[in-house]
Amino acid sequence: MMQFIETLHPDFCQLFTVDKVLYRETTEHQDLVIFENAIFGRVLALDGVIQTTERDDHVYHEMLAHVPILAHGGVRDVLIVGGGDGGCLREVARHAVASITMVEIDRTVIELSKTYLPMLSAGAFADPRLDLVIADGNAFVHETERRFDVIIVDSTDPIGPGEILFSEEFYAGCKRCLATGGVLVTQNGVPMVQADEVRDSYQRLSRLFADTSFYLAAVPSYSGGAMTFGWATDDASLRDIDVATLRTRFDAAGFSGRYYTPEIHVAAFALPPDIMALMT
Ligand code: AG3
Repeated sequence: MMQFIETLHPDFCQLFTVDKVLYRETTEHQDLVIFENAIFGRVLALDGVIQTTERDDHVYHEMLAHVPILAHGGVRDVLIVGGGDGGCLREVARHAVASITMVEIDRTVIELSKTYLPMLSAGAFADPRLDLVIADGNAFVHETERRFDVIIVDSTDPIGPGEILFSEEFYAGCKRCLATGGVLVTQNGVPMVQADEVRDSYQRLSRLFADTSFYLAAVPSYSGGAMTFGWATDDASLRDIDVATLRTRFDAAGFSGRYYTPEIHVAAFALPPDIMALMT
């Protein structure tokens, strides 16, 4: 394989030159490949779709983790659904939370990421606060007795095993195991090329939560423009935390971001009219 052509969209694609294939396997759940590219470094793809790259994973994972945790301000228990590469876990683990539960359906993604993409998890799989559960995320949110202050859905796109993680049934399960005042955030696709995802998620989430919105970040390897992250909570004030408050919480957390800042946090919730038009 000298080139990787992403097969996510029928009418638009991105192409990566492949300097070296590090690993390729069809797991019980999906077709997995890890390769090296001159610009993006190590790249993980599942079922022909780029999942994460060494070069830009921090944009995505910092925004998935720090925005809900710092907006909440008193997080004890976090649930990550998906995220087998460990990048989201790495960012969550920077916070002084009491527990991190990660529910990933495909054990192979975790094992191969630890071996070939160790910079993604950066040791976080050994964190004593982690409870790693290999299970179906949808079943988990409907069955667990635990309650979470923040739920982060670090999913694939709504094709194959990831499809259920965009359903109203799954969102209702998340609501069920969210603590009072908790917040759910989701990977919600790139609206310029996946507009239906924003429309569908908005309809499904807003039937369940008092405050449903999106926030944005441009993740270069998720091509087509800015990505939307879904935001759903019954506490509308969490979307309005000011920069000074976020700065105090971020400073207290005691780490620096490579993408995240309190200013970017607040700015990320400013949505252009073409995205707001999908939220009906
Ligand atoms: N999240 C991968 C999101 C892929 C989205 N792709 C797209 N819409 N272009 C899971 C892997 C990162 N931890």
